[in-house]
Amino acid sequence: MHRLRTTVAILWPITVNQRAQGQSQARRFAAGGPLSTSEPMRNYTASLSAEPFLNGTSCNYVEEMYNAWLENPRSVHKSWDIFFRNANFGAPPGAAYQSPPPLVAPAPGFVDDQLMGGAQPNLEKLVEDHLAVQSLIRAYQVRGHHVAKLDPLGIKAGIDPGPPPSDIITTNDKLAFYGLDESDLGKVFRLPTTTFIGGSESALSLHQIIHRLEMAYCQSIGVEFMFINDLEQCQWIRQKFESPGVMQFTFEEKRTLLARMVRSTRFEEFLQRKWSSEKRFGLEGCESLIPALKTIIDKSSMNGVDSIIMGMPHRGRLNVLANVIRKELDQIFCQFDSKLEAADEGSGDVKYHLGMWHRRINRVTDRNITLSLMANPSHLEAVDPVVQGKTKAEQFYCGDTEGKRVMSILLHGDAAFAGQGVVYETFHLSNLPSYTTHGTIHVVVNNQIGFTTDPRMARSSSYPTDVAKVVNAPIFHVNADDPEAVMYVCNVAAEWRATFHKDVVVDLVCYRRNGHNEMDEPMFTQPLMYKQIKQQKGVLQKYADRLIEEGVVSRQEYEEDIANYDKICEEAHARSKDEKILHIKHWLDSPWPGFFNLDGQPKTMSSPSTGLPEEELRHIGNIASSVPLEDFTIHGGLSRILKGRAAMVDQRVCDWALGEYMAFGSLLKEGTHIRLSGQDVERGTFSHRHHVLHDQNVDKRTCIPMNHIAPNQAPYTVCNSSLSEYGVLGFELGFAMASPNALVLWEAQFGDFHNTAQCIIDQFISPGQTKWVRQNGIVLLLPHGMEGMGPEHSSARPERFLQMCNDDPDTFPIFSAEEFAVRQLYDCNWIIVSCSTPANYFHVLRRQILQPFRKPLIVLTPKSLLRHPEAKSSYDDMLPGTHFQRVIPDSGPVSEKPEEVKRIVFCTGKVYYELTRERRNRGMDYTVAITRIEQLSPFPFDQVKVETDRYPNADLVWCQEEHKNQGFYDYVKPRLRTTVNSTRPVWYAGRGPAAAPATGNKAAHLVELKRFLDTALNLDAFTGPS
Ligand SMILES: Cc1ncc(C[n+]2csc(CCOP(=O)(O)OP(=O)(O)O)c2C)c(N)n1
Ligand SMILES: [Mg+2]
Repeated sequence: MHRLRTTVAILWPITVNQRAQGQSQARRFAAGGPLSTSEPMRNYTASLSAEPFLNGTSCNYVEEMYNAWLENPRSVHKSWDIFFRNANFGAPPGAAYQSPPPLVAPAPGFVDDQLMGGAQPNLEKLVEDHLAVQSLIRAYQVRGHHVAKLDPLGIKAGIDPGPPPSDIITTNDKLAFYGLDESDLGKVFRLPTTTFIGGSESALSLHQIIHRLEMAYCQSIGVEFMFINDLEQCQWIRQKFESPGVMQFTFEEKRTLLARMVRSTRFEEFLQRKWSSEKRFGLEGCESLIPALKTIIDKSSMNGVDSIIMGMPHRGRLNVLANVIRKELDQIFCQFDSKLEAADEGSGDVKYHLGMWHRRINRVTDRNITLSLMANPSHLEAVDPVVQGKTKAEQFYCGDTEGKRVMSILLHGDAAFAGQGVVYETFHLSNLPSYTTHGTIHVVVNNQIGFTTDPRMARSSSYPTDVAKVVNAPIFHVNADDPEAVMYVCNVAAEWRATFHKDVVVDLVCYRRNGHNEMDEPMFTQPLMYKQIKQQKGVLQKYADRLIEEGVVSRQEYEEDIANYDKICEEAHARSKDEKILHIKHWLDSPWPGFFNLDGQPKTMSSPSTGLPEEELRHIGNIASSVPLEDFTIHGGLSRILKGRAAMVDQRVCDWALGEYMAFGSLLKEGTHIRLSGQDVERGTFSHRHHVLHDQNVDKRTCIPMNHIAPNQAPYTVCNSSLSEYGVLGFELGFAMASPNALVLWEAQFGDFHNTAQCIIDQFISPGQTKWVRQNGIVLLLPHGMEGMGPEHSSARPERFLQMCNDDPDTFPIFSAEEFAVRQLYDCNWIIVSCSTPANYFHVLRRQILQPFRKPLIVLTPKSLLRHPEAKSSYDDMLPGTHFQRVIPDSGPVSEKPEEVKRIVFCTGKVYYELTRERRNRGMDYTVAITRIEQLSPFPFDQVKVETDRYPNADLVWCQEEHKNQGFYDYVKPRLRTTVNSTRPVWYAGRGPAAAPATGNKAAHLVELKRFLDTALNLDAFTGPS
């Protein structure tokens, strides 16, 4: 109704000024300017009933007509011309309309006023027809992809198998859907501003309109974009695909494309000839992937990108390494030789998982470009967030705040892209301020099969790419057997990314010539598809024939090209036979220049003290308890918290949050970037941290005091994440990979939530170094502790982390006393700590950066201890010369007469405070020593031995609050035994075995606690073999 009134208003006499405005609106987009959806010409006084054809559905169209008429009165139908003239001359409503001459079909593409004289027209039919044409154009834009010729096999196994939509004119009878018929094909219609099919023409015959829409939307490219909310973006895409003649390439471009197809195809053929029985997950059936990626890289390089980080699965990976990243061929070929000896530490990985980093000149742009392909595990799509994190880090370190220099490309298989939830989690990071990489180009190798499973059994969506719609990413489906169409969409995708800095998807619809791998028989499960595939001519051959026919290359040139590349492969193969040693380090995807010495070893094997001078502690404490911005009002409750912190500074003590502040603040001051990410980390799940202050009077005004520590400090990033663990932990792992000089921490809301990120932990964090010789210093903060909160929220499942530690339970390491700690750390796959004091937490965070190598650190963090009056540390424990304490010995009365001590209770974490309280209550301070093992892994054999030696007459008890089959017991027990050489039994005090981590009943929780404390401190509790 509103639009109708507007239109009628427009039809009233207008000023010259208004006329200019109307014209400029219509043409603004073409000039590249921003679009405005509303125009200021408004007059609500007109009578609507006076012009009956101005009904609610037609006013859109009338506006179009009017704007066109303003520009060129001859471009609209005579009847409209008369109508607008009359309206302009001030004809009152109802009088502007005059019956026009009858409509006789003019020649296609040609408006002939002369032919319009004579009989009475049916204006309503005219408006309806024009509206119908508008809907028809829109139908192609929305659903044209359904009839595009996307499937090289023509069997549509993997793409929307339904019948063509009824509003797409696949046969002339479908015109009836719009109230049109064949006789209308010659009529000329004014084109709306929402299409570019006219090129420089503003009106076309229906016949031409349909033809051009078919060319734009129903050939080898299917564009899905009409779900995008942004009009400017939709217009941009329409212009790219609808403008006549956009898909034309020069001979040179075609020859380059052919050369790339030759490399891609002959590489696989070479591998097949040489190693016919080796798994390589070849690219056959999707050879255009290589020119696709190269086109994206060329175009992005042209647009200023100088670093591209890629993640991809198994399919075609070797080909990408060889022909996109340009890894030396002999280095790839020698991977097929199993007799090679590994030169580096670690157990390595299969060849189609390894990563790679390479800087070279891009031949097309003559600019330097760095390409890295991230190593990845078998777990499909797991690498996606890791790539994004690494990309974000590289952007961050080079000040690329808009993603103009560094970008990521993610490759996917069709089945995995649709099936794996982490894809969705990764998409949801794409627009978040602290996680965006400013647009990723996704390329799907859509071979219409996943191992042996058909798409109809593997997903519920029409396309494997539907997940991308959640972020309004355009999706370009393309028949991979049409290399020029592939090249075109890849160019558009790269331009899209450079223009809008948003994600985009290229769906290469292809097939898989062989089975899942080269050994696999696909006819068992897809007999008809594979009968078709066997008949399918290879894409290289098809394209070469086409170019030869077009006269772009001669057959001889083409054959020479093939012979040349084959020769390159043969020569590299000959060279590869000279390789005796396999250097896994040559496959490093993230080098850390300057961090190690030249042979890749740490520059030193000593760890400096992690303590700080008192003034520094005081200074950071003051920042932590203040608001560094003027006129900034914080919440009253927070004022009280900050006052409490100030009081601690006066008393020279820290609680947990202040200890963390001291560690972060000092590292920032020393130039180490810190990034803390996770759900609600800014305030802290337990409302203890408050790293971001919020002005109570100004919406979204915030202050991060940690960024006010010192003038030249490193930046501090603290960011609440999306509600994802898999995606976000993967992202932070990737961020930590980019540089050793940053402390990157991911905090779980509660420790147990890490299990939804298990794949990142199992596949990357625990074994990353041994598989890919790549260190990583990521820190996981996992709130852990049995507080009677029920089965969830209680356990960070330390048993799982401990089970994956690589230290030997049965061997006491032989290291010198001075180097014991650091050597153990160097050898381990990760470090697991459960700190009981803020000072120790402070030290372990600082050690993470000050030690000369990087290892993942898992910290079981407390909940009730955050506010426990005894869980405070004095500055004295944080001063220069102090260190992280792997073991905290009992410093109470037991040390006075150690030989009289009857029992050592070893424990870790918050149960220490429960044990000491119970010991005090029982008056056993002289008979029972309570020793805290703060670093569980690598196990501090040396320091534990000091304790067991100190109390020669004591029995040994491991006490934990967790259930017996969980927690630390299984890990600690054999190591305690090894420490005492099995001369003393190791007893257990804790909860019994259970399926759940904790009871849901608070009373039961307390009974259990009482029971196991009783066992731990009852000197008669244990007899017989342990
Ligand atoms: C998370 C995960 N689940 C299962 C597998 C086993 N697997 C390996 S390849 C594959 C099929 C993948 O199909 P698709 O994504 O279409 O890639 P294609 O092999 O067809 O290129 C499966 C199920 C895996 N590697 N990762
Ligand atoms: Mg597949």
